[in-house]
Order: sequence, then C-alpha cells, then structure tokens
Amino acid sequence: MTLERNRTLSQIFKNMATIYKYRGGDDRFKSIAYGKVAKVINALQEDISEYKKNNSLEDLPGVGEGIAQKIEEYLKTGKIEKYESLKKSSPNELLEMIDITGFGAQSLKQIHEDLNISTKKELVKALQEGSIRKLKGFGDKKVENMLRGLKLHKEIEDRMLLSDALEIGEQILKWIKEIPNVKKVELAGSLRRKKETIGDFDVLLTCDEKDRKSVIDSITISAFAKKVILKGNTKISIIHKNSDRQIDFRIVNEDEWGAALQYFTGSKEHNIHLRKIAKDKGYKISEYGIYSTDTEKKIAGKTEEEIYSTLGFQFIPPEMREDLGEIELASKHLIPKIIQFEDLKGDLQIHTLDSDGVNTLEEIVNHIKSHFSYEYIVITDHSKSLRIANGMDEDKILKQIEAIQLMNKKLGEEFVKSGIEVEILKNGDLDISDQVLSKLDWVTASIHTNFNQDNTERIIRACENPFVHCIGHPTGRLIGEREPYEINFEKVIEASKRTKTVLEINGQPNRLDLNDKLAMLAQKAGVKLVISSDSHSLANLNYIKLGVFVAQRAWCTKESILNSKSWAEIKKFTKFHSKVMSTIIL
Ligand code: DGT
Ligand code: CA
Ligand code: CA
Ligand code: ZN
Repeated sequence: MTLERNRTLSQIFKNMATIYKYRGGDDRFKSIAYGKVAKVINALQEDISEYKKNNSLEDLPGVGEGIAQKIEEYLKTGKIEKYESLKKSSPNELLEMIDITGFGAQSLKQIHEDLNISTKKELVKALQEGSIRKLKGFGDKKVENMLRGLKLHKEIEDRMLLSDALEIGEQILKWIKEIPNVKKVELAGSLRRKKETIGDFDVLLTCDEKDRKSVIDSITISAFAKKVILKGNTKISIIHKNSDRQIDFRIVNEDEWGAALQYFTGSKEHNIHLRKIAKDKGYKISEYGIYSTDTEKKIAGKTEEEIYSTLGFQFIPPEMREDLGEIELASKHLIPKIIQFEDLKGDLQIHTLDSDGVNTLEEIVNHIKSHFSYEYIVITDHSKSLRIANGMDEDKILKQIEAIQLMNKKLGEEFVKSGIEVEILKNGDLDISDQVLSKLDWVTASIHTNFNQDNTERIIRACENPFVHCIGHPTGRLIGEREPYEINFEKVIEASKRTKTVLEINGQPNRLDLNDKLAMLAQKAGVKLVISSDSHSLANLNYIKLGVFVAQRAWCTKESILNSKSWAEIKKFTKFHSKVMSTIIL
C-alpha cells in the first residue's frame, strides 16, 4: 500500500505552516499547529482515508475541528481552499528560503514588500548588486550573513543529502536489476563511501558482451531516463526522472568488476595515492585491473579484495577511502574494526508526543521491540524553554518518569530509560533544576537558541554540570541551512574528557552532528561518543544508521561509541557524575 496521499497532504500542511510563519504575528501559532500536523500525517502508518474509516480524525495528535475539516475537504476534493488562497497572497518562491540563516520571515517580508521582489533570482541579484543593503536594518554584517546562507543553500541544491540519495539509490538498483541479462549491479562513488552529501550517482554493472547493446538500450529508452547525456559502449550518463539527478553508468566485464568497483568508488584522492604506490611497486592500476609494468600482463581485477591484496594491502572499507592515512594503515594491516549498526545496544535520543514527537511511548516501544534488537532506549523529550517544541516543565517530566516506570513494569525489564534533551540557556545554565535532573537516567544537553555567539563556554558549563551525561548535536549546523555556531572544539574536547561528558553523533539527515571530521578528532583525543537517531517518529528511528555512517567515516571503533556497551557499562563510565552528584545531594 502506498502512503502517497499522506505525503501530499502532509506537504500541503507543511507549506501552510511556512506561509503562516512568514505572515508572523498570531499566525505563528497556526504555523506551529500546522507544522505538527504535517509531521503527524507524514508519520501515519496507514492511508489517511483508511484511518478515517475506523477513527475520528480528531484522535490524531494536534488535529482539532478546524484541521479535521480541512483534511475532509482534501479527501473529498483533492484541494484545500484555504491553502489555495494563502498561496495566492504570498511570495511562495521566497518562502523556500525561510529557514536559511539570515533569511527569516521578517527579512523576507521586508524584501518582498519594500523591493517588490518575489523570485529567488531577483533576490540573489538584489543581494549581489547591493540594493538590499539600502533596506532598514540590513547592514554589511547582515548582508554578508545572507550571502553565506545562500552559498550553503546552493551547495545543497547542487548536491543532495545522503539519506535522500540512499533512498533514490535503492530505486535505481531495483530498476537496473529488472533489466534482462544484467548480472551484477552496485552503487559506487560518494554514495558507497556514505559522504554526507552526494553530487551524482555512479552505478556499476556487468553483463555478457553479447547483451551489452540491449542492456544499454534498455537503460536509455527507459521512462526513468529523463534525458540521455552520453551513450557509449561502456559509459552512459542520464538525468534520472525521479530525482532530476545525473547517473553515470559504467558497464564492465565480469573479470574487471573488482577493479572497476574500486576505481569508481573513489575517492579520487584515495585512488591517486593508491596508483602512485602501485607504480612504485611495479604495477599499473586502472579501472580494468592491475597490470605488471614490465610484462603488461594483467594480474588482478575480478574482486575488490584482490585489488587491495595484490598490492599487499588489507581491505579498506569504502567509508574510509578518503586518503586520510587509511592506505598507510592498510599496508601495515592495521585497519581498525570500525563500528557497525549491529554493534549498537540502544538509541539514546528519542522524542515522543510529550514534546515534539508524533508517537506515544507505547507505539515507540512496540515498534522498537519488533524492528530492532536493542537492550535499552532512552526517551529524551525537550525541556520547557523550547516552547516551539512543546518542551516539558518539571511536573510533566516527573509524570513521564512514572509512565516509563509503568511501561517497564509491563515489559518486565528496565528497557526504557528516562532521559531528557535539556536546553542549555544563553549563559550555559540549564532550564531544569538539578533536583529534577537527578531523577533521570540520562541527560543530554543541547543548544537550540542564540546561535550567533561563541558557544564554547556555554557548552563547557553544560559539561561541568554533574547531571549532564551528553552534549546533543554539538555544533548546531544544519546542512544547507545553517553553519555551525562558533566553538573552540579543542576546548570542548578537553571539557568533555575531563568531565566524562560524551558527545553525540546525531543521525538526523540534515544534522549529522558531530560530522565525520570532528568525530574523528574527538576519538583521537580519547573522547567517548554516542550515536543517536534523534527520532521524532517511528520512521525516524532508522536515522541512527546515518549516524553509524558518520562514525564509520570517522574510523570510530566500538571502544569509542558508548552505546555499543551495556547500560551497566555506560553507567560505570559516567560514574563521575554520580560521584559528584552524591556529594552535592548529601
Ligand atoms: P560526488 O559525485 O561529487 O559526490 O563525488 P564522487 O566521489 O562520487 O565523484 P565522481 O562522481 O566525480 O566520480 C566517481 C568516482 O570515480 C570517484 O569517487 C573516483 C573516480 N574518479 C573520478 N574522477 C577521477 C580521476 O580523475 N582520477 C581517479 N583516479 N579517479 C577518479
Ligand atoms: Ca558521484
Ligand atoms: Ca559521477
Ligand atoms: Zn535537539
């Protein structure tokens, strides 16, 4: 069953939320309400019209009479009048930019109303030519900020998020596998290396020589090929219909498979380095195989393993192939055993309906019990000062702790740990008292406000709070939207080690924070890390796998990833906290 209808409706509500956000004033509350319903409908496991047959729409979280009517209108007519009229009265193209740093609702409104600008193109031109600078409140610094935001945005328009690319990659594989006589097919390039953003798709396939022409024709005449850019005997490039992205296909013979896979997986830097070493050893290496320089005889090419082993190297996982020293390690057979998803024993950041998630505790537990083999999970809803996310006050936290105890009783095990994602305020204080924090099993502290300041001290103060176990999404960056806030990462690392506060690798597709580079630095310094989904719905629970990819690219081993350990071991590691805690309480 397809949930296409839910997706479309959810998108309409999301757009309405954006328009209300743009309008500002009291419409901000409508924006929050519609944003929430958009998430709820997107996360619904059955078609909304099916749901309506057996339930009242108002049973859905966040759906009141008004929104219920709009859903019914949509189901009857395929449209929502209110949305149509809202669209007519707002500069929709500009609204795509509302979440980018420097382009808030206020700024966009001023630009639209005072300069009569309605398209992105006009906006970019006005920014570059300086007419925006003349607007009230648009100083040099602000304009500079906007130009930087625009650059971030362009990067993500040119490239795509890993999570989107993985999904499209699956579609591409399915399509190619259905073509008669294709023998092997695999995704290569940056997608196989799990880079955080992907430029284009690289797909490698094999078939018998005699079938090559028909396979090539099948690809180029397929409805999935929107445009054919290049059609040769071994190379095809097309624009993919579903994603509007380029796919580079390479068709090779089976005895070239390993060499081609190695070559097209890259990275380019890794390959260049490998080729140089091969040359020094008397080999020539290409996408077709390894050849002896002297005799020009082909020595290897069928499997990727033999490409590396022929050169005297240990196999290097694709995620590590960025020429950051992995080739040297492989030559000494010292490639670390990097973390795998299966190593994880639990998820340390999950939101429920108690703040801005869309599922109940029970739904989450049931889903995890049937889809994951975790030993524990931590519920970490937001705290009170994050009002936009319906953060919990002390009372609500205590009630949630009770609900979790009840759930554990029902399960007959301490499976669910009570936690929180507590706000780090502007000065580094937390917005929940130590007394309440001390009742929780796990405290993650995060920054969600005041990005435009140096946040080093703020994070260090949070680390020094004995009730804090973890810093959530430590740099605050959003890929394509927001640069990391300023921090001195060395100092954060120092504080994290000193206070045994772990740093998170957050698996949200546009966060991936820490990123691969910083996670690598952290591990080198001996800091412990955790990988979390930061999920707000059942489907989001899979984001933890994206976090694992970051950790793999950072060469993280089980030793550095705290949630590859049992809960007892985690508690043993963080006992610094309980020690300090007991001296405070006593
Ligand atoms: P992307 O698409 O920008 O996310 O990054 P990649 O790594 O997928 O790069 P792409 O699509 O240009 O090329 C795919 C692979 O082909 C790349 O990872 C390594 C290989 N490759 C491309 N150009 C060169 C080159 O000039 N020399 C070598 N040795 N390999 C190359
Ligand atoms: Ca590529
Ligand atoms: Ca390519
Ligand atoms: Zn957060």
